[in-house]
Amino acid sequence: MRMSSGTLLVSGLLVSGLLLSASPFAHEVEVSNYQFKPAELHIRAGETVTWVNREKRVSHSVIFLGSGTESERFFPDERWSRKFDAPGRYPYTCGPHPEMLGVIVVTD
Ligand SMILES: [Cu+2]
Repeated sequence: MRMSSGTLLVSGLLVSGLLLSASPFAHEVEVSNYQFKPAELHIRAGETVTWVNREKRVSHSVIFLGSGTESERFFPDERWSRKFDAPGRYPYTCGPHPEMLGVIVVTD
């Protein structure tokens, strides 16, 4: 009995994980060749953006220009996510490479 409810819980988690990764609410920005792709991304309030480092050996970060909030450095094949609750424009750059520019546009 305990075993089957545990199995149910695990399969439930797996199913919600699959739904989450396939959902349109999960947005990805690829970071490669010292560029954010796409450089401008439009999402809805409450959605999450994940930056994925696709470089061979360069690490990057994400700094939001208004607030100065900076992510940790993320290395090749690492990722970093942020959820956006409030509508607005969120321009950002990269700590080590200030020439890299991107913007997340959040609408209601
Ligand atoms: Cu960078």
